[in-house]
Amino acid sequence: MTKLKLTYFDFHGGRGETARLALSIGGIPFEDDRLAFVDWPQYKSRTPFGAVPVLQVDGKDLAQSNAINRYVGRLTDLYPADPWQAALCDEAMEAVEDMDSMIMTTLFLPDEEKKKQRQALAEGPIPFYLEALQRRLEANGGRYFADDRLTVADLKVFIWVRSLRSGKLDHVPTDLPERKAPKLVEHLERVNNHPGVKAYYAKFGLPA
Ligand SMILES: N[C@@H](CCC(=O)N[C@@H](CS)C(=O)NCC(=O)O)C(=O)O
Repeated sequence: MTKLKLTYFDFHGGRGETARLALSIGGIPFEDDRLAFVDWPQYKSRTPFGAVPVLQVDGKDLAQSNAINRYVGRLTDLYPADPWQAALCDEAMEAVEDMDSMIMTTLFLPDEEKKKQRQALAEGPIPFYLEALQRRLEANGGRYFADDRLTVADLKVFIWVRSLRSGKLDHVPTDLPERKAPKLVEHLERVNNHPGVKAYYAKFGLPA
């Protein structure tokens, strides 16, 4: 049996969470290696691109979150077999990746500069991507981003929209998704109510 070890920071979100969720939903055993932030400097140089997530597959490293998501999606049947549906799944995941990259650049800024840049994101790119993703969801049937069923794209969008609403992103109003993309909030609830998603968070004592 293939041995899987997924290394990512120890919180319920970010670029590693899609693969954790997918493996759990698919019932595929993996080592959930959660890095403490203090251990990151020593670990960084051991990763292929100086970043996490990293998935070790029988001791071999795979980096880049969406490559990991596609691989894990294929293992768990959460990635479409049809090439067009697979491309739609990729499209949504790459859109979230655009946003993740923009938000990440503000993470370690001094307070005033962070506030300025986060407010600019909250007035421009974040609503733009929320509205665009909502349109893509509607264009693909309104329930899921691809294949008319849950895929890794839905998990990745769900995790991003949940983080926007969480209040953990300083200077980003938590009601942006409701105001700009209510269909994405309905989508979030749909994903949140998936039995596999509920079971995953129940393991951590978190509400679904
Ligand atoms: N394109 C990469 C970006 C990875 C990335 O920037 N990961 C962040 C965490 S979400 C990281 O490792 N940050 C620490 C650092 O860059 O030192 C991916 O999609 O995996």
